[in-house]
Amino acid sequence: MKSLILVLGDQLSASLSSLRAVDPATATVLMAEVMGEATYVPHHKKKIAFLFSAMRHFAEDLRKRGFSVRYVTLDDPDNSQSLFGEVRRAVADLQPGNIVVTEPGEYRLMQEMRSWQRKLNRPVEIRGDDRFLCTPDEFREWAKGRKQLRMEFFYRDKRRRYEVLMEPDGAPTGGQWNFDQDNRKSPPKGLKGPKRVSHRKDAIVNAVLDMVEERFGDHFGTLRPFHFAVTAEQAWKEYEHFVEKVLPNFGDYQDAMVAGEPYLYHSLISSYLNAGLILPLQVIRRAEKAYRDGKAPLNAVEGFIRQILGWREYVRGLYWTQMPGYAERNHLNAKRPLPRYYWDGKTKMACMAAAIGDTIEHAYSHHIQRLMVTGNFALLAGIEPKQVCDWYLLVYADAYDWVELPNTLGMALYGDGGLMASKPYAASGKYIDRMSNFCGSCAYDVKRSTGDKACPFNALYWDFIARNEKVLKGNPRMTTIYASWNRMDEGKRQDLRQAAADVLGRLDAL
Ligand code: FAD
Ligand code: DLZ
Ligand code: SF4
Repeated sequence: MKSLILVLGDQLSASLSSLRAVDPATATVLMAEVMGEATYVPHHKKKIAFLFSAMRHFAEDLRKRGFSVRYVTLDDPDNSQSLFGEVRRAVADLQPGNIVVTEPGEYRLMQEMRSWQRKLNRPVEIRGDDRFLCTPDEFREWAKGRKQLRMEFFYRDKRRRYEVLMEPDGAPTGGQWNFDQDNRKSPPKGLKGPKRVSHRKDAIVNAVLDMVEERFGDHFGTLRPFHFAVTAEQAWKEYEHFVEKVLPNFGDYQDAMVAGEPYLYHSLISSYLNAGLILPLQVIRRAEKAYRDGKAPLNAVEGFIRQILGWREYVRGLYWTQMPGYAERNHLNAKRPLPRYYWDGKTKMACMAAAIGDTIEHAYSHHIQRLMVTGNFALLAGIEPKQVCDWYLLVYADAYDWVELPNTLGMALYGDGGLMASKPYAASGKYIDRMSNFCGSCAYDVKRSTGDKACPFNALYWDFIARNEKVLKGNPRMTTIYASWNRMDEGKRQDLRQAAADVLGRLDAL
């Protein structure tokens, strides 16, 4: 039987389930660049350029493997500009016996695909995505009957199951599951990240960059210079460089933030992992080998592996078991609109200007900037989760609903009431000052909480605590904070709340 295999833009893996057990001689692979996917949120220019370049390269690789590939470019005059439209057109032209696809990463597309069999009057086989290390059903089973879901226990299960950093007697390597007490140092003065690999741009990339400039010129972010790897080979080369030169310091400076240093000691592999250019287990095994070979310390390797084997799989499990209701949650009833500087980075707050500026330039900012700067500010100011989530989904090259939503709505905004995080990641300017060098060059004074010059995070922090007291007070991890707030002199509390009201009154002008 002739099969039509649809490969999506984030399914660029040679071992993809939909490409297995089909005869390249009779199957046709369909890949399509469509406005529907490029604009369901108006993605960062670099994200579109990265994905279209990687898609075109992947199509070439498939042809070399003997597949017949029907690749529809964005400017093909017959392009219907939707994935379903392109599947329907291919079905009409090729009359395949069935359609095969690996399950999509996003709920909205999965819902849509479920109707394709009826609409196309042909079997549509949706295969599981075994590039991930935990299926949604396995996650559901793990979560069943647990009073509280905690990533740490999920992660330990996965360490045992995949025998990662485990000793033959079943104990975790180094005698502990987690070495975070050795990690997360404040940045020393002058801290700089190592130089990164850059890739030669070929004709495919240059053609895509020109097209993106022309067709998506009004989208968020700068397009050039463009440094992304766009093939599996380039992505792996970049990762090898990370393992050798960067990983040894990953743990130490995981939470550090330095002006002008967007990458520091992070891996920059999320876009490659999420598009399928490199695979999580391959990445994890390579990092473990670096430890076993004595090339990187355990605190760095364990911390790094936890992000991928733990957090990445945990957020996906949560997404698929909580959707569709999850996207609508707003536990703290936050309603304010997103301030305008999220779009242009023009704010006097040095930390926000840096995090948003990096995002505009690189379609990237690292975890602590996302969580403790832009995310924390949105949490403290009570910005509506939907607006914040849409922003995160469109500005980062690694953003897909399955990973962005739990991180933003759950981890950063506490919108799920504690499924992702056991307490809100709310912090005043003091945290940012400890973990960065931003405050020294800021127009605001991190030591002040009231007055025109006061760091906006400070009063907003206490106002957040006060206005959410009813919802958060019962949380045992908030007891100390509420004890401090309630011990505070009434006059001071009133001053802080008035200062917060002033800040919120001029939110767009900070
Ligand atoms: P590193 O710090 O080097 O970490 C290594 C890898 O671990 C990452 O590449 C990533 O695959 C994985 N990882 C680390 N933390 C997480 C996490 N919390 N959830 C899932 N995977 C994780 N990550 C995305 O891939 N896509 C998103 O859309 C996304 N949105 C986020 C939104 C918010 C508000 C926050 C707080 C975090 C978000 N993250 C997202 C998680 C994390 O910030 C990024 O994975 C990370 O910054 C990517 O940079 P890196 O590859 O240099 O990561
Ligand atoms: C993100 C994205 C973009 C910008 N464009 C396309 C596209 O033109 N064609 C395609 O197949 N996929 C694209 N993607 C990735 C999809 O949005 C992604 O596959 C779904 O969101 C499921 O995760
Ligand atoms: Fe950010 Fe406040 Fe520090 Fe300025 S003073 S950089 S606003 S934390």
